[in-house]
Amino acid sequence: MELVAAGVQRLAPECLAALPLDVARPTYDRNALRVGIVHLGLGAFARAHLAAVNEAALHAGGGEDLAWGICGVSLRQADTRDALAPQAGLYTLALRSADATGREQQQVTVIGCLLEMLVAPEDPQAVLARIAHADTRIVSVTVTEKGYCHDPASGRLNLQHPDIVHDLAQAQAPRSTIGFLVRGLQQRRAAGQGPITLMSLDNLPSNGHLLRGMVLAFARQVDPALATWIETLCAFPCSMVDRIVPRTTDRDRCDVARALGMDDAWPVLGEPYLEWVVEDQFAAGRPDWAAGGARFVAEAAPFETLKLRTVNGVHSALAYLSVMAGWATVDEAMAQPALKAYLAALMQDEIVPTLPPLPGLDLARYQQRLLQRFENPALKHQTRQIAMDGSQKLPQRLLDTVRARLATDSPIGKLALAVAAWLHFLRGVDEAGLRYDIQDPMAAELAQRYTQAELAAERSGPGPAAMLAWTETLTSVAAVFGDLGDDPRFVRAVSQAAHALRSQGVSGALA
Ligand code: CS2
Repeated sequence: MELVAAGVQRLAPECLAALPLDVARPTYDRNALRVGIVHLGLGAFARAHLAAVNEAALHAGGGEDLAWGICGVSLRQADTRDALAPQAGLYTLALRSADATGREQQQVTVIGCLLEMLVAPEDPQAVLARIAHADTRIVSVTVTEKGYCHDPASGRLNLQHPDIVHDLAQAQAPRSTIGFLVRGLQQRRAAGQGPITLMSLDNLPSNGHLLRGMVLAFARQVDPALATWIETLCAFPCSMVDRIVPRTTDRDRCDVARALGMDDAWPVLGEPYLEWVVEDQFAAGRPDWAAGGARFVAEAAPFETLKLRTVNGVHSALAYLSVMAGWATVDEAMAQPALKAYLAALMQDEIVPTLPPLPGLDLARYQQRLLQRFENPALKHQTRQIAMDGSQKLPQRLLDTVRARLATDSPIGKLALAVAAWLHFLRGVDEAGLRYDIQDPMAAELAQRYTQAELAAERSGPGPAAMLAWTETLTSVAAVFGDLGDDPRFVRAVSQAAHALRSQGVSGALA
């Protein structure tokens, strides 16, 4: 696909001065900026979140501290590098919203702090060398839930994962995030460089502790002395990150080209809302991200729980119900009164009571604002995008909440509908008969289990017993459900919700 039109000026450092006045752009000395951060997982989210905050911090500091440029690493594809290399790493961030009358607005910024781009499979050594480089002080990570090669229910490193098996055998050319981190730190230590910070920005509970656990488990297999060095000297702050960043479409490229008066092969777009709560534990310094909108705290866990259970839990519930019902985007889904009422009640009645105390937070306002964020008509966030990788997302988004409710014997009917919606979604056909792919690292296993569940239901005859057998078969996938598959309260509630979904459809079940 041709990403830019022939003959149109391409975004480039020498054209920054020609941008329209309402487009923000780097005003610091970009030529003097050095790489201090290596970021693994150069997707849209990191470009719209970490890089945006880093860019704002560079400006707020008046361009004084030029040690924090970013080297972005793609772990699989070359597409981002191919799009941005001709632009010397410059790209556009368009923040989109709508005013009270529904008219769309966008605020456009050209980001300059992405200095270098590497494609790991092309040159794994270059990635390791960057992690080991004297100037590198932070390695940040957004590789999505599945990128940690862990068992989602237990949180342990999966030593049988093919990429982990490969990376343990192969010191020079890793494939996995964990392999790159540990092999990079190994080179760093061997070169006599100091310890650094490894910072996860993924939607996982205690993401810093999780990353630390994976890195140490791998490092112990490689060299116990290296593991001790990492454990005692490197830092792994936890963080809560929040900004909705839909996948960029060709229409977005055209809109951005119109705003810039030049082409950008891969702009990113997001909502104006941004939250970044991060633990102030850094082994070798950090940028002044507070000046760019980040909040430093001693402990991020309560904020992570808040965000994962509300924003992501409600998002996933919305996504599975909407894919089945044929509502393609989040704003379209939010325009269905019964769905919106269900999501509000799910949050208020069954999620909020499980949250840890967060002094000063107005929870009523937070919930209202979240629903408004989902209603943003300018984002066109695809429900199918959110529906991806359910096996990796459900445990922290919905199942931990279920556990907390069951621990106090509280009702879980609304959470059960969200879980049942995922199981129902696994059939791969929506209510209009349209087929879709299940994109999930466990897709093959889930498909097999789904077939077994259908057989179990058939064998149990008509009525509620059939759905109970169906639900039992699916919730016994231990990597996702852990101990919950053995809890009759959970299995019964999910089977009732699944029965409603299958017999009455999404609208009937919501009513
Ligand atoms: C979404 C998240 O795709 C998904 O699973 O729930 O990416 C969500 O948009 C962000 O976490 C919001 O901060």
